[in-house]
Amino acid sequence: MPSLNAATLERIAPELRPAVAPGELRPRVVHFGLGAFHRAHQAIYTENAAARSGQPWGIVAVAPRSTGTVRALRAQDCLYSLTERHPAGDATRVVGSVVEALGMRPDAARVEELLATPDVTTLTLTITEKGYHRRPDTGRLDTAAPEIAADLGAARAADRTTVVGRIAAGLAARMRSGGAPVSVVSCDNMAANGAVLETVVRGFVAASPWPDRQAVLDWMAQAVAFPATVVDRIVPATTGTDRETARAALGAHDSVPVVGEPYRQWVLEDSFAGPRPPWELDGALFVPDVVPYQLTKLRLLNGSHSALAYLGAAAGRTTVADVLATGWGQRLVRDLCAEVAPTLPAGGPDPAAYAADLTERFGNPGMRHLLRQIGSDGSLKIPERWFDALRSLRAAGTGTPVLELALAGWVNATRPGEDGGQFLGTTDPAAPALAACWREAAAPEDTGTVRRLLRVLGAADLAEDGTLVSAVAARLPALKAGRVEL
Ligand code: CS2
Repeated sequence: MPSLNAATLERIAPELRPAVAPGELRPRVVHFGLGAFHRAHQAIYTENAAARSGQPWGIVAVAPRSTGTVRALRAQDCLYSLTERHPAGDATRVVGSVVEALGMRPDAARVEELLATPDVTTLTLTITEKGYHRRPDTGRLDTAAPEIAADLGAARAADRTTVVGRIAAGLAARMRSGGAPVSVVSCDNMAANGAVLETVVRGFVAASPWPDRQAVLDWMAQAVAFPATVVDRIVPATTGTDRETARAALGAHDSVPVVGEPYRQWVLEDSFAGPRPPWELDGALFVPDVVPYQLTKLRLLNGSHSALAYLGAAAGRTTVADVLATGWGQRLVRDLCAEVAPTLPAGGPDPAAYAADLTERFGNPGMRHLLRQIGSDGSLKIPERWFDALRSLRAAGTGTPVLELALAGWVNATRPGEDGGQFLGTTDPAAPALAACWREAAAPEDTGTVRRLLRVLGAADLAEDGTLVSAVAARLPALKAGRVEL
């Protein structure tokens, strides 16, 4: 069977080919984070925007770390397929909006050149919460984090390993070579993601040894925009079965296919600094204020995803759809959404209708979304998803039984496992600090452990909330025994 590439594309059925001729696109968007989510989300919007406008918006996708996907994409002339898993069956097609794939360090000179090019007006990022290197207590750049400290001292672009450092240095070089305006768009699941990104990039410049750092900061204030965005599409990690599906549909071997649910959404703050792809032509929504959409998505979708992950894994389930098929999965989603809904600002989607859609999306039997994948990096995810809702409900004197159960699920999942990892197979950059919280545990329902864990997450206020801590601790013995009592 041939491999998918520019030469074999013409043998693929016309309706499965990209909406644009890849050769007609130019590198105008640089994206950091070459994971499946980008390839199933922003790459699709960009391809359709280019096709519908006739404008040549092509993406240069940069992998911050591993170069495996870069090599595989290059071998396929940057073509790959997307399979949408509809409950009624699959729909596969080839995506053609990625025009170049680069490794951030091995291809540092090319990345540097692109970041300074006036034709590149839009940078996008999917680097996950941990890519921002924020201090858990202040939310600002952690200049003492080893990778950031090393990047601050790096002499050459090729030595930089963090995307924050890479973008800060790229923006400085852009200013020095003419300073064309540019927009830098965080597509990660964090409240106020635009402001978060701006804070860490400015923090990097301010802490740098560059003699012109103040000039860079002044230029950034007027020429660089950091719009907030809300991205949404469920995209599980690709499996061998997914590769088989792609091969059968295309009649060609694709080593880097992606699969996703049919649903997708993109809401962007309408404050860009220069030309950008007309993503609205593919349904993206440009609004003055994304906050109502952002908090609804983070607290309802991502919030219930994390709850399903920890409670489902405790009950011995493997995927989100497995949990939805239990007696309590749907109820958990609906109850969590109902509990959190009063904390959402007006102007977003209707929470009850949103919750009903979620149970349908999560229950899609074609999707194998692993609980382990969602539960990983919990120390960075759950503060975004649960804590502000928890704080405002408790401040208002409202009960929070579902969030307490969810939090107990996370606490349970941080137990050190026998193999040195986490108890339920999740991974987390804070795993050693979390495991240390269990060392002094007096009993399985020890409140001291709950307090220590919350402090690791920078949530000293919640650790001081005795009623909350006791309610969470009281849930632990049942969860440890695999029982979810909703
Ligand atoms: C998930 C998200 O892995 C996770 O933590 O909650 O990736 C989720 O699937 C997306 O945000 C959906 O848009």
